[in-house]
Amino acid sequence: MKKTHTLAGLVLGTALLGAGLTSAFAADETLRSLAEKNGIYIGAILNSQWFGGGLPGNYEQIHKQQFNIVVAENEMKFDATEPQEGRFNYGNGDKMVKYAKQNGMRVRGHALAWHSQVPGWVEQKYGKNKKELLRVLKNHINNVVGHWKGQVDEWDVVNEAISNNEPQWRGFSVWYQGIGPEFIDSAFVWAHAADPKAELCYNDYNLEQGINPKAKAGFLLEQVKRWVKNGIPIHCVGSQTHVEDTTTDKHFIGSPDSLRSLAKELAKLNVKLKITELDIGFKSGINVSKSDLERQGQTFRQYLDIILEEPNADTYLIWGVSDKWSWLGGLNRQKGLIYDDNLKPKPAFDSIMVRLQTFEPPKDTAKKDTIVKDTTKKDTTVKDTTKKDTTVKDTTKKDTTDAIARIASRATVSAYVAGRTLFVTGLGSKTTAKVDLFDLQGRPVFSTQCENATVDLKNVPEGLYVVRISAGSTKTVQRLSIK
Ligand code: 9MR
Repeated sequence: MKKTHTLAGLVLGTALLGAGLTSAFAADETLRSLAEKNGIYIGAILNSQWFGGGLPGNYEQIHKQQFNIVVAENEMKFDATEPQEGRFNYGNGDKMVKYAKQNGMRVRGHALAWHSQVPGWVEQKYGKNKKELLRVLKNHINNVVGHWKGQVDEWDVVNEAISNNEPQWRGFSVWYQGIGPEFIDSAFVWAHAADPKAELCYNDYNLEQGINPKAKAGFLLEQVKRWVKNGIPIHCVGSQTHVEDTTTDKHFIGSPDSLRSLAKELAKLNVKLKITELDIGFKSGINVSKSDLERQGQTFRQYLDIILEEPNADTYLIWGVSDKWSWLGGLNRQKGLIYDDNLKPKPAFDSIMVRLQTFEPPKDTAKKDTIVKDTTKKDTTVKDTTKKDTTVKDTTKKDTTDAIARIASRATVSAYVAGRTLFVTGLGSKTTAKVDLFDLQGRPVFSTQCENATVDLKNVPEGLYVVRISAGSTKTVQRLSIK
């Protein structure tokens, strides 16, 4: 990844942060443009009110200007997409996918197998009937993931399946009660079969509370190890990260450091960490001062650091745009987002902006080939494991070897653009290399065999891209701006 900011930028950014001068940022710099420079996705949900057209115009304006990944607050959940058995409703989801396409955004799908927002007919018709529930869940996943195949880039396949205390599987869930924990493995397998190129995540809250076996993330980690070992197609863990401002909650035990530990453990398994539903609320009813808001900004920044710094972390998604439309009231919290009730950026916005401007990636990190989905790598032949997990091919060894090979070889080859020519350096005695160009959504744009270490880019439209160069076993991935 390229250096993008100078010391002068750092000094300026810090001064702006101190002064709270959001408007002083360069007009063409947005969270989104800076996130793209840093090879990460930054996003916010589209609130349910957006789907009904009930939000002011500047909401959408801000949303598409500032964010490059989107997820629906409620509109892709089970009760929204299959309100009656076999009657699928894709209208709202289609609306969001279209919006994302028009605005060059990545799409998250949320959520397939969850205990909440399951329509009444599931329990009424099939409660505790294992065979039927397996059929219902499989049919739902096939249809929903199949409908958005190639359009929804990643799915929360299983959401909140772990209980809060004494981590174990959550008991009160129609799926768990009727099927048992194997609904989880099966859901991943079915989702993968329906769209082999989609990234598949397990998503949950309280994952920032440590990775010891008594913490939720510790329990999850053991499950991820088992899934990976058994070839269950899981590619990411989504940490919802609904947290409370530290000084207002004496019981708060989560921290960015704990979440970072989870990211590091997941890296060993070649699984990504994403922050998927971030908000940092204050207790309802308390007076929130300017310095409280500044401290909140620092916490937003600390969580962002994980995404910027950990090679297997690529997404920073906030559960809402403005405090005015936030679910947090229901949790007895307030003011947890980065825009205030009037859609004005808060100090947290400034903190994120400045951090994105000033981040200097360590030169030797493997970051951010994560932004390109390497779809060639995923095993598309995973079998339906409902019956026997053990028959599934173990793909972890190959993936781990690939990952090590990628990391080991990364430092040697690189590329730069001058005018409309791409120059590949560090090929050594090799004279040819394969060059693949992707857009920021990971879609292939252009592919060629380069001779004499140069590639003519005159037919590639202006924009930001990711280039992958493969020369024998040597591979490198980096971002490029073509002007
Ligand atoms: O923000 C969502 C809110 O509008 C719904 O009423 C609620 C119902 O369960 O779900 C909220 O979103 C949740 C998300 O789907 C899963 N993680 C927790 C989120 C906040 O409750």
